[in-house]
Amino acid sequence: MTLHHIKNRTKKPPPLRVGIGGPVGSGKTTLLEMLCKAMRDRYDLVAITNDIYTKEDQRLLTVSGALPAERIMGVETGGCPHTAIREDAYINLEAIDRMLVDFPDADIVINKTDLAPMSADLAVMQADTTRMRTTTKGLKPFVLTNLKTLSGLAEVVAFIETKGMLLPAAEK
Ligand SMILES: Nc1nc2c(ncn2[C@@H]2O[C@H](COP(=O)(O)OP(=O)(O)OP(=O)(O)O)[C@@H](O)[C@H]2O)c(=O)[nH]1
Ligand SMILES: [Mg+2]
Repeated sequence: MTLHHIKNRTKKPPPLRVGIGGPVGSGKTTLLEMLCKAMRDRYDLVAITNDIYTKEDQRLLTVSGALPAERIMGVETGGCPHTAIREDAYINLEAIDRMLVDFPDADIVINKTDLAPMSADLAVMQADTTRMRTTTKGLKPFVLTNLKTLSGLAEVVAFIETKGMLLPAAEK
């Protein structure tokens, strides 16, 4: 991440970078939607979604009302999404950077992609929806969620808040 946006930031540590990764149909988009809905009132959230050819997630998340359209950026990764989130993450780092120009006080940047794990540059903690495994710095708790009933979601939110050392806006 480059640093030009930091000058606009007010008395805050850099935003927490959370990743969501997992195979096709494993519930990534739904988890992103539910996390946004559960956390958006307390945190300044922005999301970057990686899609191979389209900006479908950006459309879905806007329609479901997860976040305002301007807080979601769809990155079209072309034929090689692996590269975009691992060895050569610049396309995503640039997207984060552009988002932070518009939202300099963002608390959390959520990056969503079809593959897990992603580069540590993009996410310091990552949820692998294959088995709802949330990892951070070697810690690998498994959380079973059902996003239809929202069971388990509060645990994931609590994990992000605790391990990510976040404090709700009201407590700052
Ligand atoms: N019952 C149940 N259905 C779920 C859950 N999470 C996701 N789904 C459903 O499973 C389907 C796939 O979920 P998505 O969130 O679209 O999965 P995805 O990983 O984003 O899929 P792709 O973007 O196609 O790779 C959708 O119909 C969801 O409504 C869950 O916890 N319980
Ligand atoms: Mg999806």
